[in-house]
Amino acid sequence: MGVNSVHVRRLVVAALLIALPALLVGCGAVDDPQNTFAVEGDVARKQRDLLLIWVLGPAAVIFVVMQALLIYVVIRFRRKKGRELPRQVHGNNRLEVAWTIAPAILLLIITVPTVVGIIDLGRDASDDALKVNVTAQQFSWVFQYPDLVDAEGKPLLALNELHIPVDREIGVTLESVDVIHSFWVPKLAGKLDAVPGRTNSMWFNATKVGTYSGQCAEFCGVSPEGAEGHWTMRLTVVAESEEDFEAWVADQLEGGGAARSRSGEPVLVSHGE
Ligand SMILES: [Cu+2]
Repeated sequence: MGVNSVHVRRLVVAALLIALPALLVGCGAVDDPQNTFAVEGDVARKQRDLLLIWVLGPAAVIFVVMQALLIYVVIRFRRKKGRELPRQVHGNNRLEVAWTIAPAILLLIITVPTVVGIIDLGRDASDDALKVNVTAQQFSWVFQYPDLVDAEGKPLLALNELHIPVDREIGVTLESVDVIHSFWVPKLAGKLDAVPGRTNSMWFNATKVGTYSGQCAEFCGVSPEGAEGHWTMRLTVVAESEEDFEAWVADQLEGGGAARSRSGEPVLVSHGE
């Protein structure tokens, strides 16, 4: 069976059907609260750039070039009455070596920014970072600021809403009291797992004042009544100016804070005891 114009037309339609939704998803909705392409923090920016500039970008160029070549060849050498078979290049050593070495070189090039990125994102938080101990549990987040204490020396606690000063590095330690969860604020940073019995650490910052939506990114179950579950394990990061942050801290430490009275004193739930 030869390739005729019906096949060519089907091929083009199939390519469009695949490409169009991808284009629509890629271009739309930059305002989405959890859009990893509309970043407002250095960690998320580095992760996005690594993906977009070093991987997706070259891959898109290669995809377009290869598809163009494929379509050209399919049309140019399609079977026609009286036409001989085109020259066969199967087993051409030079070509085989070339298309083995070229991707290997490409992978080697991508390795450099990837390793640099892994080292940078995996480093310890700097000494002047604001420390926050995050405890994940079914199905909420408890944020403890070990260096911000009240008159009795008790550290500031917050539930599901993490306030941070903008443009300041945040040093996070991450623990879980029950199952594996994952800390993810798409526009700022993530993901890092909270694993029972382990303390993981990460750093991140927000480079713009704003409220950022995040959530648990590791399926962690359903409550017995089914009212709560992985899908309700959301969090909010409020990045504010240094003055606003200090005012919030003072308000919280005095005990009459809006956030505290709204959510109540955060309680760590202990399971299975
Ligand atoms: Cu979870």
